[in-house]
Amino acid sequence: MANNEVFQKLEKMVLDSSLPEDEKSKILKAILRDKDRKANLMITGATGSGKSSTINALFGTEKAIVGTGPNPETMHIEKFELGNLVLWDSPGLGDGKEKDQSHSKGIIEMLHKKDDKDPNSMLIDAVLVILDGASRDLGTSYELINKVIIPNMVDKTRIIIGINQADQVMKGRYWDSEKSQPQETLLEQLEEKAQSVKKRVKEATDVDVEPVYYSAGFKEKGLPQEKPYNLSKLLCYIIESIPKEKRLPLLVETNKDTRPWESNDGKEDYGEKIKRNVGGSVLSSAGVSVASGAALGAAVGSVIPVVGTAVGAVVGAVGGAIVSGFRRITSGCYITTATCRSLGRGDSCYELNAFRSFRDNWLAQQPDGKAIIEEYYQTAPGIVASIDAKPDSGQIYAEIWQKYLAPCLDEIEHNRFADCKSRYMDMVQTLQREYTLVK
Ligand SMILES: Nc1nc2c(ncn2[C@@H]2O[C@H](COP(=O)(O)OP(=O)(O)OP(=O)(O)O)[C@@H](O)[C@H]2O)c(=O)[nH]1
Ligand SMILES: [Mg+2]
Repeated sequence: MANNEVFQKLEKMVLDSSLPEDEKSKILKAILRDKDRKANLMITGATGSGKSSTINALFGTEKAIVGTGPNPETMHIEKFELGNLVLWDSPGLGDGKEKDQSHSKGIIEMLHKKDDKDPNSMLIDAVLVILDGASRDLGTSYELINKVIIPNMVDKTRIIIGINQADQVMKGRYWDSEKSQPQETLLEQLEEKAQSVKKRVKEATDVDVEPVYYSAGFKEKGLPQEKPYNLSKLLCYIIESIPKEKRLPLLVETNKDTRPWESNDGKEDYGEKIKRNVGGSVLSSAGVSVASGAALGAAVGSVIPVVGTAVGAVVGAVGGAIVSGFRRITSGCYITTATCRSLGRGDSCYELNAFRSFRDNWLAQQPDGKAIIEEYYQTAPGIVASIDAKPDSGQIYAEIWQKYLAPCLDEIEHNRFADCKSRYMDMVQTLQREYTLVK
């Protein structure tokens, strides 16, 4: 399921919900706003600690390497762009003095970078430091956390420490590989390890961290990744560490398989917690009462596997049921422009351009195309003016979008231009009847 489809499904569920109309449109606006935000996550840790494996487990594997860091210092930092999520995979310490120096410099530089779009905030939203739980010597990791990362973070709550390879902490003993879970003895070891990391960080920096032990899952070439452990707990901590408005965009990029999210320590229902957290963040930015949280939570839960996957339980496959093509369509015309604007989109959004291109490159070439366009320019401005004058215009536009424009865009994207044309004409006629003709 493409991520834009996840957004579409979310919006549809909000629209179909029993929420009051004004709340629906506020929520839709907030979702639209969030859809354009980018979350930047830095992932660092010693060679072989499991950075790549963790990225694959959290976000799925069909991801492309887009490039490396922008400056000589950050050249060794790999940048992955996954839709709304930007991952910075940065080597940690322990590769020799010279490399350590250059890696530290690179990380520090990234931590001081400002967000291009918003000079008041930092580029990196959170840093995930991965420790190899099986390693006896975590000295270089403490150096990295206590001397390089924490001192250079503006907001020191935005660090997450993951203790990976939980299965290997006792050399594979006391690990139930069937269930992908530690047995009692190993669990005690893991707890102890987490406490000791917490203590070492507190002593050196006075910062409180809650390290998460987990397993990204061993991967042999050509075979699927072993089932991870505590991955949804790790994600929960990541979500809580990033700014509210970036939580939904990050969540949408998570692994669409249910399997990686199934095995957890059971201390909390992390899927539920993430759902409430992200749902609540969207609502608070929408300025909507918390009472609507349940409806939005249900919507989020039904399209994003991690949150639909309660501890040990799998929610059925969602993929097939998903309506295709989230992109809000629009026709590059009055009605679409007005709808786009009302839903909080700019005037030059993707959807408008898609519709403009449909009009100019396909519709105009049809035998009756020019006449239709001509007539449209006669009627559309009146329709828009009369909708704009209504007190519930926001709701009307949301309905127009849902009923006509979104399906139209889907048709354009699937080259079903003729279908789009008849739907569009139907829309214009209906709206004209409804809003401009004297009854
Ligand atoms: N048993 C076990 N092995 C793991 C786990 N996570 C990663 N590994 C293995 O550890 C090795 C290193 O993992 P990577 O994900 O490549 O580590 P990395 O941090 O990206 O390494 P570099 O990119 O070389 O710095 C691989 O063979 C992984 O399969 C885990 O949770 N359990
Ligand atoms: Mg790697």
